[in-house]
Amino acid sequence: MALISPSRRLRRTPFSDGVEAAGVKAYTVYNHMLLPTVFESVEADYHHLKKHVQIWDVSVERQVELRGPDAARLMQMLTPRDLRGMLPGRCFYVPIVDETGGMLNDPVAVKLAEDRWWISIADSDLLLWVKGIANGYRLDVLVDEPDVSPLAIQGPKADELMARVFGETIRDIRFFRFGLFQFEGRDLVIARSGYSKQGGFEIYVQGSDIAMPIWNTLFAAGEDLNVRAGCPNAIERIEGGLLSYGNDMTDDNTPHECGLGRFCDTQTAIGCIGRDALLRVSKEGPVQQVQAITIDGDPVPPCDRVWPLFAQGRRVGQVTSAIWSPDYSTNVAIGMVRMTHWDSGTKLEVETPAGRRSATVQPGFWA
Ligand code: THG
Repeated sequence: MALISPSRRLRRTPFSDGVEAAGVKAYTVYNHMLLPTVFESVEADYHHLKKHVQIWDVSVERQVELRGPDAARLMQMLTPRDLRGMLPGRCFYVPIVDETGGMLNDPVAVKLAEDRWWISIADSDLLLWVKGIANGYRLDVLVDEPDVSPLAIQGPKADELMARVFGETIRDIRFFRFGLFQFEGRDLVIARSGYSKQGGFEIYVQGSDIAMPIWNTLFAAGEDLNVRAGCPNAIERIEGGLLSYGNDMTDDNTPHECGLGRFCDTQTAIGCIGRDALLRVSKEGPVQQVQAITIDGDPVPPCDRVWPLFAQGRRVGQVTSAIWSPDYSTNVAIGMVRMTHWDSGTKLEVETPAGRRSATVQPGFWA
Protein backbone atom coordinates (compact mmCIF):
# COMPACT_ATOMS: atom_id res chain seq x y z
CA MET A 1 0.00 0.00 0.00
CA ALA A 2 1.06 3.59 -0.59
CA LEU A 3 1.77 5.94 2.33
CA ILE A 4 -0.92 8.01 4.07
CA SER A 5 -0.43 11.79 3.76
CA PRO A 6 -0.29 13.50 7.15
CA SER A 7 -2.59 16.45 7.74
CA ARG A 8 -4.42 18.18 10.56
CA ARG A 9 -7.58 16.11 9.99
CA LEU A 10 -5.57 13.00 10.74
CA ARG A 11 -4.91 13.81 14.36
CA ARG A 12 -1.59 13.10 16.09
CA THR A 13 -1.73 12.07 19.75
CA PRO A 14 0.01 13.44 22.84
CA PHE A 15 2.32 10.37 22.66
CA SER A 16 3.13 10.58 18.92
CA ASP A 17 6.64 11.95 19.54
CA GLY A 18 7.41 8.95 21.74
CA VAL A 19 5.81 6.51 19.29
CA GLU A 20 7.97 7.89 16.47
CA ALA A 21 11.14 7.80 18.57
CA ALA A 22 10.32 4.14 19.37
CA GLY A 23 10.42 3.37 15.64
CA VAL A 24 6.77 2.86 14.67
CA LYS A 25 6.63 1.20 11.22
CA ALA A 26 2.91 1.44 10.33
CA TYR A 27 -0.26 3.22 11.40
CA THR A 28 -3.94 2.80 10.83
CA VAL A 29 -6.56 5.55 11.19
CA TYR A 30 -9.07 5.21 14.05
CA ASN A 31 -11.43 7.95 15.23
CA HIS A 32 -9.64 10.31 12.78
CA MET A 33 -6.41 9.74 14.73
CA LEU A 34 -3.17 7.78 14.29
CA LEU A 35 -3.07 4.28 15.79
CA PRO A 36 0.22 2.37 15.54
CA THR A 37 -0.10 -1.18 14.13
CA VAL A 38 3.53 -2.34 13.81
CA PHE A 39 6.79 -1.66 15.63
CA GLU A 40 9.28 -4.49 14.87
CA SER A 41 6.89 -6.76 12.91
CA VAL A 42 3.38 -7.98 13.74
CA GLU A 43 4.85 -11.41 14.64
CA ALA A 44 7.79 -10.09 16.68
CA ASP A 45 5.47 -7.66 18.51
CA TYR A 46 3.10 -10.61 19.21
CA HIS A 47 5.80 -12.80 20.78
CA HIS A 48 7.09 -9.89 22.86
CA LEU A 49 3.58 -8.98 24.09
CA LYS A 50 2.98 -12.54 25.33
CA LYS A 51 6.29 -12.63 27.24
CA HIS A 52 7.14 -9.16 28.51
CA VAL A 53 5.35 -5.81 28.84
CA GLN A 54 4.41 -3.19 26.27
CA ILE A 55 3.27 0.42 26.38
CA TRP A 56 0.53 1.21 23.87
CA ASP A 57 -0.55 4.64 22.64
CA VAL A 58 -4.30 3.99 22.43
CA SER A 59 -5.25 7.68 22.47
CA VAL A 60 -7.61 6.78 19.60
CA GLU A 61 -9.88 5.29 22.26
CA ARG A 62 -11.42 8.76 22.60
CA GLN A 63 -13.69 9.57 25.52
CA VAL A 64 -17.22 10.85 25.16
CA GLU A 65 -17.79 12.56 28.50
CA LEU A 66 -21.29 12.88 29.98
CA ARG A 67 -21.56 15.40 32.81
CA GLY A 68 -24.68 16.57 34.64
CA PRO A 69 -27.88 15.43 36.39
CA ASP A 70 -29.11 13.44 33.34
CA ALA A 71 -25.78 11.67 32.63
CA ALA A 72 -26.88 8.25 33.96
CA ARG A 73 -30.23 8.50 32.19
CA LEU A 74 -28.49 9.33 28.89
CA MET A 75 -26.01 6.47 29.34
CA GLN A 76 -28.87 3.98 29.77
CA MET A 77 -30.59 5.35 26.65
CA LEU A 78 -27.51 4.32 24.65
CA THR A 79 -27.15 0.67 25.72
CA PRO A 80 -29.22 -2.49 26.35
CA ARG A 81 -26.89 -3.43 29.24
CA ASP A 82 -28.64 -2.72 32.57
CA LEU A 83 -26.52 -0.10 34.33
CA ARG A 84 -28.54 0.19 37.56
CA GLY A 85 -26.15 -2.00 39.55
CA MET A 86 -23.03 -0.26 38.24
CA LEU A 87 -21.12 1.55 40.97
CA PRO A 88 -18.65 4.42 40.53
CA GLY A 89 -15.19 2.86 40.08
CA ARG A 90 -16.49 0.28 37.61
CA CYS A 91 -15.92 -0.16 33.88
CA PHE A 92 -18.51 -1.99 31.74
CA TYR A 93 -18.11 -3.25 28.18
CA VAL A 94 -21.36 -1.96 26.64
CA PRO A 95 -22.94 -2.50 23.22
CA ILE A 96 -24.33 0.82 21.92
CA VAL A 97 -27.34 0.41 19.63
CA ASP A 98 -29.52 2.61 17.43
CA GLU A 99 -33.33 2.53 17.18
CA THR A 100 -33.18 -0.63 15.02
CA GLY A 101 -30.94 -2.47 17.48
CA GLY A 102 -27.94 -2.02 15.15
CA MET A 103 -24.50 -1.70 16.72
CA LEU A 104 -23.15 1.87 16.68
CA ASN A 105 -20.08 1.17 18.81
CA ASP A 106 -18.77 -1.28 21.45
CA PRO A 107 -17.05 0.95 24.02
CA VAL A 108 -15.99 0.62 27.62
CA ALA A 109 -18.20 2.77 29.87
CA VAL A 110 -16.35 4.24 32.84
CA LYS A 111 -18.52 5.44 35.73
CA LEU A 112 -16.59 8.21 37.50
CA ALA A 113 -19.60 9.39 39.52
CA GLU A 114 -23.38 9.22 39.26
CA ASP A 115 -23.28 12.42 37.19
CA ARG A 116 -19.99 11.88 35.34
CA TRP A 117 -19.20 9.13 32.81
CA TRP A 118 -16.63 8.45 30.12
CA ILE A 119 -17.51 6.33 27.10
CA SER A 120 -14.21 4.98 25.78
CA ILE A 121 -15.14 4.49 22.17
CA ALA A 122 -14.24 2.18 19.29
CA ASP A 123 -13.95 3.49 15.74
CA SER A 124 -17.18 5.37 14.96
CA ASP A 125 -18.30 8.98 15.44
CA LEU A 126 -20.33 8.22 18.56
CA LEU A 127 -20.04 11.80 19.87
CA LEU A 128 -22.45 13.00 17.17
CA TRP A 129 -25.12 10.39 18.07
CA VAL A 130 -24.80 11.14 21.80
CA LYS A 131 -24.99 14.92 21.30
CA GLY A 132 -28.02 14.41 19.06
CA ILE A 133 -29.82 12.34 21.71
CA ALA A 134 -28.92 14.76 24.52
CA ASN A 135 -30.21 17.75 22.60
CA GLY A 136 -33.20 16.05 20.97
CA TYR A 137 -34.50 14.88 24.37
CA ARG A 138 -33.52 18.20 26.03
CA LEU A 139 -31.45 16.40 28.66
CA ASP A 140 -29.62 18.30 31.38
CA VAL A 141 -26.16 16.98 30.48
CA LEU A 142 -22.96 18.24 28.86
CA VAL A 143 -21.52 15.99 26.15
CA ASP A 144 -17.99 16.54 24.83
CA GLU A 145 -14.61 15.00 24.04
CA PRO A 146 -12.22 15.85 26.89
CA ASP A 147 -8.40 15.96 26.69
CA VAL A 148 -8.08 12.34 27.87
CA SER A 149 -5.81 9.87 26.10
CA PRO A 150 -5.60 6.23 27.22
CA LEU A 151 -2.17 4.63 27.53
CA ALA A 152 -2.30 0.83 27.86
CA ILE A 153 0.31 -1.22 29.73
CA GLN A 154 -0.15 -4.81 28.52
CA GLY A 155 1.63 -8.12 29.00
CA PRO A 156 2.59 -10.53 31.81
CA LYS A 157 5.01 -8.04 33.40
CA ALA A 158 2.50 -5.17 33.46
CA ASP A 159 1.82 -5.48 37.20
CA GLU A 160 5.53 -5.31 38.06
CA LEU A 161 6.11 -2.24 35.87
CA MET A 162 3.04 -0.40 37.15
CA ALA A 163 3.88 -1.18 40.79
CA ARG A 164 7.28 0.45 40.33
CA VAL A 165 5.74 3.70 39.06
CA PHE A 166 2.43 3.94 40.97
CA GLY A 167 3.08 1.80 44.07
CA GLU A 168 2.21 -1.72 45.20
CA THR A 169 -1.50 -0.92 45.73
CA ILE A 170 -1.97 -0.91 41.95
CA ARG A 171 -1.80 -4.72 42.09
CA ASP A 172 -5.09 -4.74 44.02
CA ILE A 173 -7.17 -3.23 41.21
CA ARG A 174 -9.59 -5.91 39.96
CA PHE A 175 -10.53 -6.57 36.32
CA PHE A 176 -12.64 -3.75 34.86
CA ARG A 177 -12.36 -1.60 37.99
CA PHE A 178 -10.36 1.58 38.33
CA GLY A 179 -8.64 3.57 41.04
CA LEU A 180 -7.13 7.05 41.29
CA PHE A 181 -3.32 7.21 41.38
CA GLN A 182 -1.02 10.20 41.66
CA PHE A 183 1.52 11.27 39.07
CA GLU A 184 3.37 14.59 39.53
CA GLY A 185 0.60 15.72 41.85
CA ARG A 186 -2.20 14.90 39.40
CA ASP A 187 -4.92 12.27 39.90
CA LEU A 188 -5.07 9.67 37.15
CA VAL A 189 -7.79 7.11 36.49
CA ILE A 190 -6.10 3.70 36.11
CA ALA A 191 -8.16 0.60 35.26
CA ARG A 192 -7.27 -3.07 34.93
CA SER A 193 -8.38 -3.49 31.31
CA GLY A 194 -7.05 -3.33 27.77
CA TYR A 195 -7.43 -4.69 24.27
CA SER A 196 -5.41 -7.88 24.81
CA LYS A 197 -5.81 -11.13 26.74
CA GLN A 198 -2.32 -10.81 28.29
CA GLY A 199 -3.49 -8.72 31.25
CA GLY A 200 -2.61 -5.17 32.16
CA PHE A 201 -3.84 -1.67 32.78
CA GLU A 202 -5.12 1.42 31.04
CA ILE A 203 -4.09 4.86 32.27
CA TYR A 204 -6.60 7.52 31.26
CA VAL A 205 -4.07 10.32 30.83
CA GLN A 206 -5.91 13.55 31.52
CA GLY A 207 -4.05 16.57 30.15
CA SER A 208 -1.77 16.25 27.13
CA ASP A 209 1.02 18.03 29.02
CA ILE A 210 1.73 15.00 31.21
CA ALA A 211 1.54 12.45 28.37
CA MET A 212 5.23 12.34 27.46
CA PRO A 213 6.39 12.57 31.12
CA ILE A 214 4.30 9.45 31.92
CA TRP A 215 5.51 7.67 28.76
CA ASN A 216 9.17 8.41 29.61
CA THR A 217 8.78 7.42 33.28
CA LEU A 218 7.31 4.02 32.33
CA PHE A 219 10.10 3.27 29.85
CA ALA A 220 12.80 4.28 32.34
CA ALA A 221 11.25 2.12 35.09
CA GLY A 222 10.95 -0.95 32.87
CA GLU A 223 14.37 -1.13 31.21
CA ASP A 224 15.29 -4.42 32.92
CA LEU A 225 11.79 -5.81 32.16
CA ASN A 226 12.45 -5.48 28.41
CA VAL A 227 9.63 -2.94 28.11
CA ARG A 228 8.87 -1.87 24.54
CA ALA A 229 6.43 0.30 22.67
CA GLY A 230 3.61 -1.81 21.26
CA CYS A 231 0.07 -1.59 19.97
CA PRO A 232 -3.07 -3.68 19.71
CA ASN A 233 -1.78 -6.81 17.96
CA ALA A 234 -3.81 -8.31 15.11
CA ILE A 235 -2.76 -11.90 15.85
CA GLU A 236 -3.25 -11.74 19.60
CA ARG A 237 -6.65 -10.03 19.40
CA ILE A 238 -8.04 -12.55 16.88
CA GLU A 239 -6.78 -15.47 18.99
CA GLY A 240 -8.48 -13.82 21.96
CA GLY A 241 -11.75 -13.15 20.13
CA LEU A 242 -11.66 -9.40 20.78
CA LEU A 243 -14.00 -7.88 18.21
CA SER A 244 -13.12 -4.86 16.08
CA TYR A 245 -15.95 -2.45 15.29
CA GLY A 246 -16.08 -1.70 11.55
CA ASN A 247 -14.31 -4.98 10.81
CA ASP A 248 -16.16 -7.77 12.60
CA MET A 249 -19.41 -5.85 13.07
CA THR A 250 -21.21 -2.81 11.71
CA ASP A 251 -24.53 -1.04 12.26
CA ASP A 252 -26.12 -3.88 10.25
CA ASN A 253 -25.50 -6.26 13.17
CA THR A 254 -27.33 -6.68 16.47
CA PRO A 255 -25.32 -7.31 19.66
CA HIS A 256 -26.65 -10.90 19.60
CA GLU A 257 -25.19 -11.51 16.15
CA CYS A 258 -21.88 -10.21 17.51
CA GLY A 259 -21.94 -12.68 20.39
CA LEU A 260 -22.49 -9.81 22.81
CA GLY A 261 -25.82 -11.11 24.12
CA ARG A 262 -24.18 -11.62 27.53
CA PHE A 263 -23.78 -7.84 27.75
CA CYS A 264 -27.50 -7.22 27.05
CA ASP A 265 -30.29 -7.11 29.65
CA THR A 266 -32.87 -5.90 27.21
CA GLN A 267 -35.87 -6.73 29.46
CA THR A 268 -34.68 -4.49 32.28
CA ALA A 269 -32.70 -1.83 30.37
CA ILE A 270 -35.60 0.61 30.55
CA GLY A 271 -35.00 3.71 28.44
CA CYS A 272 -32.62 2.09 25.94
CA ILE A 273 -33.43 3.56 22.53
CA GLY A 274 -33.02 0.20 20.76
CA ARG A 275 -34.95 -1.75 23.38
CA ASP A 276 -38.17 -2.43 21.44
CA ALA A 277 -36.27 -3.46 18.31
CA LEU A 278 -33.99 -5.77 20.31
CA LEU A 279 -36.89 -7.32 22.24
CA ARG A 280 -38.46 -8.20 18.88
CA VAL A 281 -35.33 -9.73 17.32
CA SER A 282 -33.99 -11.43 20.45
CA LYS A 283 -37.26 -13.39 20.91
CA GLU A 284 -36.32 -15.51 17.88
CA GLY A 285 -32.56 -15.43 18.47
CA PRO A 286 -30.04 -14.38 15.83
CA VAL A 287 -29.87 -16.21 12.48
CA GLN A 288 -26.14 -15.49 12.10
CA GLN A 289 -23.41 -15.07 14.70
CA VAL A 290 -19.73 -14.25 15.07
CA GLN A 291 -17.60 -17.41 15.18
CA ALA A 292 -13.98 -18.45 15.60
CA ILE A 293 -12.76 -20.04 12.35
CA THR A 294 -9.53 -21.65 11.15
CA ILE A 295 -8.39 -21.40 7.53
CA ASP A 296 -6.12 -24.16 6.17
CA GLY A 297 -2.96 -23.68 4.15
CA ASP A 298 -0.20 -21.08 3.99
CA PRO A 299 -0.42 -17.70 5.78
CA VAL A 300 -3.32 -15.70 4.32
CA PRO A 301 -2.87 -12.18 2.88
CA PRO A 302 -4.16 -9.14 4.85
CA CYS A 303 -7.95 -9.22 5.26
CA ASP A 304 -9.01 -5.76 4.04
CA ARG A 305 -12.46 -6.78 2.75
CA VAL A 306 -14.94 -9.53 3.60
CA TRP A 307 -14.06 -13.00 2.35
CA PRO A 308 -17.24 -14.94 1.42
CA LEU A 309 -17.86 -18.29 3.13
CA PHE A 310 -19.49 -21.12 1.18
CA ALA A 311 -20.86 -24.60 1.85
CA GLN A 312 -21.71 -26.79 -1.15
CA GLY A 313 -21.48 -23.69 -3.32
CA ARG A 314 -24.00 -21.71 -1.25
CA ARG A 315 -23.10 -18.52 0.59
CA VAL A 316 -23.29 -19.07 4.36
CA GLY A 317 -21.38 -16.12 5.78
CA GLN A 318 -18.13 -14.17 5.62
CA VAL A 319 -14.71 -13.93 7.23
CA THR A 320 -14.07 -10.42 8.57
CA SER A 321 -10.61 -10.76 10.19
CA ALA A 322 -7.91 -13.37 9.50
CA ILE A 323 -4.18 -13.82 10.10
CA TRP A 324 -1.51 -16.49 10.53
CA SER A 325 -0.99 -17.56 14.15
CA PRO A 326 2.57 -18.67 14.93
CA ASP A 327 1.52 -20.26 18.26
CA TYR A 328 -1.32 -22.34 16.77
CA SER A 329 0.36 -22.94 13.37
CA THR A 330 -2.82 -22.17 11.44
CA ASN A 331 -4.68 -19.15 10.12
CA VAL A 332 -7.05 -17.88 12.82
CA ALA A 333 -10.12 -15.89 11.81
CA ILE A 334 -13.31 -14.19 12.96
CA GLY A 335 -16.39 -14.49 10.77
CA MET A 336 -20.15 -14.07 10.66
CA VAL A 337 -21.73 -17.48 9.99
CA ARG A 338 -25.38 -18.39 9.29
CA MET A 339 -27.18 -20.57 11.82
CA THR A 340 -27.37 -23.56 9.45
CA HIS A 341 -23.56 -23.79 9.41
CA TRP A 342 -22.37 -22.36 12.72
CA ASP A 343 -21.95 -25.61 14.67
CA SER A 344 -18.39 -26.27 15.85
CA GLY A 345 -16.54 -28.56 13.44
CA THR A 346 -18.55 -27.48 10.35
CA LYS A 347 -16.34 -27.53 7.23
CA LEU A 348 -16.65 -24.51 4.93
CA GLU A 349 -14.84 -22.94 2.00
CA VAL A 350 -13.57 -19.37 2.08
CA GLU A 351 -12.78 -17.23 -0.98
CA THR A 352 -9.51 -15.40 -0.14
CA PRO A 353 -7.40 -13.24 -2.48
CA ALA A 354 -4.96 -16.20 -2.41
CA GLY A 355 -7.66 -18.56 -3.70
CA ARG A 356 -10.25 -20.89 -2.19
CA ARG A 357 -9.32 -22.48 1.12
CA SER A 358 -10.88 -24.99 3.49
CA ALA A 359 -12.14 -23.44 6.73
CA THR A 360 -13.54 -24.92 9.93
CA VAL A 361 -15.86 -23.43 12.54
CA GLN A 362 -14.15 -23.71 15.95
CA PRO A 363 -15.69 -24.34 19.39
CA GLY A 364 -14.44 -20.99 20.63
CA PHE A 365 -11.61 -18.52 20.48
CA TRP A 366 -8.12 -19.60 21.34
CA ALA A 367 -7.18 -17.56 24.37
N1 THG B 1 -10.19 -0.10 26.23
C1 THG B 1 -10.75 1.12 26.30
N2 THG B 1 -11.43 1.64 25.30
C2 THG B 1 -11.61 0.92 24.17
C3 THG B 1 -11.06 -0.38 24.04
C4 THG B 1 -10.33 -0.89 25.12
N3 THG B 1 -12.29 1.46 23.13
C5 THG B 1 -12.23 0.82 21.85
C6 THG B 1 -12.28 -0.67 21.94
N4 THG B 1 -11.27 -1.13 22.90
C7 THG B 1 -13.65 -1.11 22.37
N5 THG B 1 -13.83 -2.55 22.21
C8 THG B 1 -13.54 -3.45 23.23
C9 THG B 1 -13.61 -4.80 22.93
C10 THG B 1 -13.32 -5.73 23.90
C11 THG B 1 -12.99 -5.30 25.19
C12 THG B 1 -12.91 -3.97 25.47
C13 THG B 1 -13.22 -3.03 24.49
C14 THG B 1 -12.70 -6.28 26.27
N6 THG B 1 -13.37 -7.41 26.30
C15 THG B 1 -13.06 -8.45 27.26
C16 THG B 1 -13.30 -9.78 26.61
O1 THG B 1 -14.09 -9.85 25.68
O2 THG B 1 -12.68 -10.74 27.03
C17 THG B 1 -13.79 -8.34 28.58
C18 THG B 1 -15.17 -7.86 28.57
C19 THG B 1 -15.86 -8.04 29.91
O3 THG B 1 -15.84 -9.17 30.43
O4 THG B 1 -16.47 -7.08 30.45
O5 THG B 1 -11.88 -6.02 27.12
O6 THG B 1 -9.79 -2.02 25.09
N7 THG B 1 -10.57 1.85 27.41
